[in-house]
Formats: sequence, structure tokens, C-alpha cells
Amino acid sequence: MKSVLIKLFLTCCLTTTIISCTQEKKKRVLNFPDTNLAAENLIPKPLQMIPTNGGFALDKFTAIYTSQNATGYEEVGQFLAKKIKAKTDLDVQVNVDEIPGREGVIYINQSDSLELETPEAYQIYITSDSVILNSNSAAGAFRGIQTLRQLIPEVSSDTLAEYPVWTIPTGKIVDSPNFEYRGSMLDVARHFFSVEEVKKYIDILAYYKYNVLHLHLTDDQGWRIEIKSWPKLTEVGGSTEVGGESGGFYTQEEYKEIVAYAAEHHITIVPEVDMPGHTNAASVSYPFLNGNGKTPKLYEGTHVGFSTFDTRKDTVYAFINDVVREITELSPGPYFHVGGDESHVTKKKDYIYFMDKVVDIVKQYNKIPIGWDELATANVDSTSIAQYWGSKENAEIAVKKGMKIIMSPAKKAYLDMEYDTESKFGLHWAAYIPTDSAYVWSPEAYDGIPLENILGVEAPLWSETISDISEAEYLAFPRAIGYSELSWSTEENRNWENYKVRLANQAPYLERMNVQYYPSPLIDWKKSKNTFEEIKKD
Ligand code: TNX
Repeated sequence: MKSVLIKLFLTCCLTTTIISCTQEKKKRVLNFPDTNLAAENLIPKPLQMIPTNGGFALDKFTAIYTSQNATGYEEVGQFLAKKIKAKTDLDVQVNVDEIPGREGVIYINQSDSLELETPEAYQIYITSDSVILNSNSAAGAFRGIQTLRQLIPEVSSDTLAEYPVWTIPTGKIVDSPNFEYRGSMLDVARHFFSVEEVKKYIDILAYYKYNVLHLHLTDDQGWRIEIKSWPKLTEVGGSTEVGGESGGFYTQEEYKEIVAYAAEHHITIVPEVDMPGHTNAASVSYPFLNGNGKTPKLYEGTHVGFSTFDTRKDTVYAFINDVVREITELSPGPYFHVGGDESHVTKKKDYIYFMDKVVDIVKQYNKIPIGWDELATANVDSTSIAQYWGSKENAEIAVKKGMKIIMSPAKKAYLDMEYDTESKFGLHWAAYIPTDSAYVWSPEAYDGIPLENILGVEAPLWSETISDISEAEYLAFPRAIGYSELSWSTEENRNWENYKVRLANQAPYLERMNVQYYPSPLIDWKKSKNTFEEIKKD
């Protein structure tokens, strides 16, 4: 394998040299503008950067070569070419037989280098002739090309060439994630988001090196995923959402499309079926599930904690078994989220009995159970994961049990919290979370939770107060960009004053993506046109 790579590399270099010698030198006449490898456009900030003060010319001669027999590398090369096209309109070819123009090659290599300790780690060496990206796995290569995308300037450089050139500064980048789990959650239950809207969210998460999208698929107000053995879940339970709009759901084919799209972005989908509370929509569809003694009715309000499954009926567990089986068949990722939050009308002993059984069902399908932090109070062990959203007590129980914890403290990481009293959408039951407060905290040291228990960070976007993707974007951005740095970059590498400049430089990307972000007044945005906020005021 290695020898094939070396051969490919040498062939490429040789071909480059021959062509450069025999053809008129078109590229070397460039006068590169001053360029310095710096993190000014990079979020999350890489572990290490060593500038060498030169420039690599990305232009119509550039080609991409990827390791031939390493799984997923060709796809990463194609992905980069597609994104270069979108940003610069250049047609960069991938793994073509002959290098079309002398220098200027981007190599994406599988490498067993010892420095690359984690699967998502990567190194990039940029010289004036080539860019060499090394990683252990395609996931690492994929994270690395996001860095490259961020290094490509917004506009072409001022050179003597007769064709446009984008100058990438030379140097070395060594990078690796601080946490292995870096997620965001979309609540598609309170308000339904279409497949296309979810894909757009995935595009942006991928650009900032997230690797998990958690989908909150069920709640009191709606059931959003087709279960073939229980069709009324979506026919009845999928028909409503908060505020009286018409709801919606993903067919299994559509859900697979989301999973596949996420996989192309090296993002894992974590499906959540919230239970035994937050189950009104399921109980309206199949009333035998209901355990709160009332006749369930479709619900479009925003109160929580009134619903529960009947925890003592075998048929309820047969139902859950079908749901878990059908969803896990569609979900290649390692996790299944069982919810477990705010079951205020479930008796404590019934809650424990129920969660124990559900965790066993999930394990039968070879998935790792995740639950909101209340899950720690059941008879679970270190093989389940707790998602901490605010209870220190539950976090302590989870730590005692040796459970891994996903950090989603509502006071810091809830994307549905208002920025301030002027915010158009959102809630403030946990806190107001302005852009700086969202960034200035340490998931490594929060509420006394030991670092060794922390699996990563997740920023949930609950959707009671929003009704379309632009409103979701207003709450998610820019804060979700900060959470990407909190979960990827080391604590020593994080600093608000430094981050805030790099965040300001994200405006052109967000504009290009048509993201309706909240233009926080704390940031001196490098924007080129009015944003959503200003347009709405007109
Ligand atoms: C609490 S946090 C909830 C959700 C709400 C959210 C609103 C958690 C596990 N449950 O049901 O949507 O607050 O901020």
C-alpha cells in the first residue's frame, strides 16, 4: 500500500518536473502578494501552525491526487474539488492520468505517521509547489480539507498572471481534535425541518469540523420518522407541530438520504426517540401506550412533562423494540438516544424500570445508549452515555458509574436560549447566552465533571420558538461556530479576543451560504452586504 503511494507520489513529481521543463513556464511569473500562514480565517483553531512566508498558487493548473487504495480518499478529493469550484469557479481535476500543468498539486495521502494519533488528525504541508495533506483515515483527510477551504482567500490575488490565482500561504499545520464527539442537535419534533434544510445545516457543521448531528425525532408535538410496523405514528402523530402548523415526517427513504448525506460529510446521525415522557404524539397514535390516565389528544403547545408511556405493559416494550429495530436498521452510527428527560408524571420506580428495559433493547441492536442526564439515575453502567444538560447531581451519579458524558449545559450550550432581551426567537429559562458567553467557558472543567468522563460537546437547538430554517440559523449562528472551537481546539488555544477576529472573518462564508446568522454587535463582521437582521428592520 505504502509503496503504491510512494510510487504515485514520485510519478506525480516526475511528471511535474518533465512537464515544467518542457513547457513554457506559465506559473512562475507570479508576484505573490505578502502572505502569511495565520489562523485569521480558521475556526476551529488548529493545534499548531508554522508559517514559511510563501504562497501556493491555486489556479486553473491545480490538480488533486489522492491515495488510490485507501477507503474514502478519492471522495474527499472530489469533495474538495466541488467546494473549490463553488468558491472560485476553478475546475480542479481529481486523480487524472496526467497532471495538466506543472506545479500546483494537492496530494491527499493516507499515512501511518506517528504524529497522527487520532483518526481525525491531519497534517498539511504547504509549499509553493504543492500541498500535501496526510491523515490516518478519510475522516482526518475530510477535516483537513475544511482547513484548506478556509485558507483559500475570498477573492483572487493580485498577480502578474493573466488568469486568476488564489494564493494559499505556505507552512505546516498539525491538527487533531480535543474531543472525539462534537455535535449539534436539531429538534425536528417541535417544528419539522425538511430534508433540504437538514442538509444545509450539515453543510455548515461540516465546514466547522463537527462530526455528529443528533436528531430529536419525537416529542409531545410530533413524531417525525416513518415506522413501517406502526404507521399511525406518522399518519396521526406526525400531523402537528407547535403553533398549529401542519407538521411532517421523514419517510425511511428520506431519513436514509439524510444519513447518507451526513456520512459524505463524515458526520454521524444520532437518532433520538424521547421516552417515557415527551411521548404524547406516540400515545395519540396508539392510545394503549399512554400511561398518564388521560385520553391523549394532539398537542401543539409548549409545556413539557405531562406525558408518559405506560411502563408496566409488555406491549409497550414490544412497540419500542419495533421502533428501535427499524431505526437502527437505517442508522449505521454507533449510538441510539433514548431521551429520558423531564418524565415528571412517571413514578421514580417506574422510570428506572422503564429505562433499564429500554437500554437493554438498544444494546440488543448493538448500539450504545445515550440519554439525557436523568438516565444516570436508572440502573445503567459505564456502557451508557449521559448527556448533561444541567443537573449536577445526575452528573455526579454518572461519574460514579464511570459513564461518559456529553456536555450540553443549558446555561452555556443551548442554542435556543436568547442572546439578550432583544432576541426575536428563543427562550431564557436557563440564561441569556450572548455570543461571548457561549464561547467563554470550559467544557473540560464544568460543574466539577472530571475530564476523563467527558466524551465531547453538543449544542442542542430546540425549536419551540422557531418555525423555519432561517429562524433556526439566527439562533444557531454564530454560536454554533464557537462550540466547534470549544470541542475541537485545546483550551490553551482558545481566547475570546483572538476568536472574535476570526469569527468576524466568517461573514463572507456565511453570506455565500445564505445563512441568516445573528449579527452580534460584539463582532466587527467583515460583511459585504446587509444581513437578515438589518433587512428585517427595513
Ligand atoms: C428542556 S433539555 C428540554 C426540552 C425543551 C428545552 C427548551 C431537555 C432535555 N429537555 O424539552 O425543548 O428545555 O429549552
